[in-house]
Amino acid sequence: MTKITIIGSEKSGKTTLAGKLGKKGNVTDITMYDYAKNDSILTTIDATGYPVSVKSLVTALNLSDIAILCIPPEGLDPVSAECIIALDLLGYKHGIVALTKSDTSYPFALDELKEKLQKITVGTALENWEYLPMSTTSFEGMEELKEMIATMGEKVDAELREMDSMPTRVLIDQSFNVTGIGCVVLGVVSQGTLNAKDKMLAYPTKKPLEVRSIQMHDVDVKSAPTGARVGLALKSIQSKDVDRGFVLSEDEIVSTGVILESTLSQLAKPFAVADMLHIYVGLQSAPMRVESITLNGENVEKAEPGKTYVVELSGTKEISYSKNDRFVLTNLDGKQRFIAFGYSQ
Ligand SMILES: Nc1nc2c(ncn2[C@@H]2O[C@H](COP(=O)(O)OP(=O)(O)O)[C@@H](O)[C@H]2O)c(=O)[nH]1
Ligand SMILES: [Mg+2]
Repeated sequence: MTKITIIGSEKSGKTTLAGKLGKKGNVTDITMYDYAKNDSILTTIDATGYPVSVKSLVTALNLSDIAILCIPPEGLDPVSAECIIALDLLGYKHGIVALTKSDTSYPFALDELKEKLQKITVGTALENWEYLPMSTTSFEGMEELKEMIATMGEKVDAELREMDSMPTRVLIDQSFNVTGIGCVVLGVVSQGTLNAKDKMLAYPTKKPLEVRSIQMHDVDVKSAPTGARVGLALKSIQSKDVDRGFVLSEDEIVSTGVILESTLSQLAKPFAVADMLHIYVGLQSAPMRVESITLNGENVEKAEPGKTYVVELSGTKEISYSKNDRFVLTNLDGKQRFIAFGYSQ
């Protein structure tokens, strides 16, 4: 099971490409496309709510393992530049830069574009990504792209297998009521192995529940490994008590604020004490105020690009997370909205 997200410049051919990789399914602020053949299942996500909504981009990326960054012959625009910063702050390891609409360019121009992008991404999470000129019109690169996704998918699977024995956590992206069944949720097993009859809590509210049944790609299964996209029928809980961003788990930290060791992107604007930021963790987000910033134990007023600080944030909305979860900080008033990543202290 491979889960990819297609992001990048506006009008770069993202939606067209998603449509070539699977059958259009569920639509919210992200659009899912599914493809299944024999044992291989590919879920492709188009972050259709982005660039208006940062949340759509973060949700899509955190539901996937592989990103395809689409850059058309015109090159970077502010949206794709922001995507690069987002991928870097999320520490997104696996991805492909698709040089889209190659039918409207020339090989030497595409080589130049590739070199330029490689220079810009030195030192970022995208440093070792592969590049592929492709077109959904002439079909150049389409087969190679599918092969690259399959090869990368195998690598990702091997990594995910190492997480099967960790404590089970499921990130929920949808919840609804099905007549005769009750509460049904969709999500991804982010670590561990989920089994039917498992008793867990829905975080951040800590409502207890039992997993009645599990489906993977519409097929009933007894258990689901790390990385599996699942549909779950839940017992002892109502659909109104579970929402996007909830985490099914046995043990999470719940709080309305957090202290992060936080590193700002080289390309971010500074932020200061008393600024309101939006923080993202898993599929959750919350507005939080910067209460304090410290550098080497000294209080400072401002956090500067490229540096690491201890940042104390507080808000009113409860969020749940685990020790090793990666937080991303954004400033929704900014032109380039992604600022920093961090881990709780
Ligand atoms: N020439 C050419 N046009 C394309 C290609 N892919 C998409 N388009 C066109 O580019 C426009 C934007 O495509 P779309 O998939 O909506 O881009 P998105 O905004 O990135 O989702 C549409 O008119 C498409 O028909 C391609 O490979 N070659
Ligand atoms: Mg589109």
